[in-house]
Amino acid sequence: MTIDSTALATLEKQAIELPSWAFGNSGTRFKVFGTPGTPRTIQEKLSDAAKVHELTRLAPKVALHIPWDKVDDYAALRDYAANLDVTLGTVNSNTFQDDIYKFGSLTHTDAAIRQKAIDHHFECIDIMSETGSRDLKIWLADGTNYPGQGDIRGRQDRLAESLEQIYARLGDDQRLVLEYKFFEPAFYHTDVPDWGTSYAQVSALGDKALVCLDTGHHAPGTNIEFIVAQLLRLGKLGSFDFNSRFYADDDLIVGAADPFQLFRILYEVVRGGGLDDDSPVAFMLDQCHNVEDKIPGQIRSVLNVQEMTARALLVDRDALSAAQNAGDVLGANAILMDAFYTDVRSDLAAWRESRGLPADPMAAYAASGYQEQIAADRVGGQQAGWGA
Ligand code: AOS
Ligand code: ZN
Ligand code: ZN
Repeated sequence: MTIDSTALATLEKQAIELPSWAFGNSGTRFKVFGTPGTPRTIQEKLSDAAKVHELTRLAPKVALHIPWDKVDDYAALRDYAANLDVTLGTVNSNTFQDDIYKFGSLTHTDAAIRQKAIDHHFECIDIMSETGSRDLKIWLADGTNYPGQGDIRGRQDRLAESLEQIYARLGDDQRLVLEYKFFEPAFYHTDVPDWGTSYAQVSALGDKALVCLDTGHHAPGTNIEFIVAQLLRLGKLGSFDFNSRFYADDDLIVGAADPFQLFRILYEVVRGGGLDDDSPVAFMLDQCHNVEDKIPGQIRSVLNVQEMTARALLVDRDALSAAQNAGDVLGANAILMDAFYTDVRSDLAAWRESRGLPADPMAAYAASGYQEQIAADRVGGQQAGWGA
């Protein structure tokens, strides 16, 4: 099987947004290891992200996190990014690191604290207008640790009211995506635990509110591609946070833990029109690199997404439907597996070269001297998050 020209045209348009925080140092609660060359500023994070894009042409946008990436002049930051040949993407809000949010933010029982959280989102929307960003991504750490600790129904009602105010503030071309997560940092219940809750909340808001699916935010064994298919069918899949996990919200390199799952997800994306020109789906990475170098970590991830997209595009959909309609269980399964087992790496390498890109972006990065340069130039790089 080879990748045909229609598939290549789709692949050529593929864009995967990088999270600014992936370039900072991160770790577990046991230790955050420093990595030489870690960015000290958002400008340095943009420069690292631009390197990923330069070598792959897959990552034209960088997502910001407020307040981690706060600056005085967002128009200047937008220009700075443009000079590096990238643009500023999704703005991620943060209502999880201030003491006042200990018992919740948009769901809090205290109206003054809810208002503070709403105001933070207003600030994010104002920033989006300056950066030219379309999407506001809301991930809430809100939840409880013990049965009875909170009124889970009341919290849901307050969340709806808070989201309504935030939604009303969006400009015509702006959107809100609500990310769900079934546990952590709260361990008994979270206020947006699953796609159904996110779907219910965003549906009550309107067309500019959609669901964000983080691939690491489901219970083990969850059929994520089914959720992808359902949300695409409902027109409510707004964005992906791609990463991979072995156990919990591991935030590992995309496709590292389970390439087959990534293939299955991307097949449903293809099947559901998620790569079409008018698709509402934004593709983003949400990763933390604890022990590996960050820039090649991001390169590996976007290449893995590209590779599994190419394999998903290889599925003979007509033959698959025929087999499905004929009740040919093993035939249908074989058609899907044939595409999954096709090694597209050399085809993709040749295609990259034909477009003036390195055949092997990982090797090109290693040979570029960029890592050595930033290690020498940057001293005292930041932890992902709190350093900005
Ligand atoms: C948290 O678990 C979510 O995945 C968020 O999307 C994201 O990682 C966070 O906003 C970055 O701190
Ligand atoms: Zn996420
Ligand atoms: Zn997460």
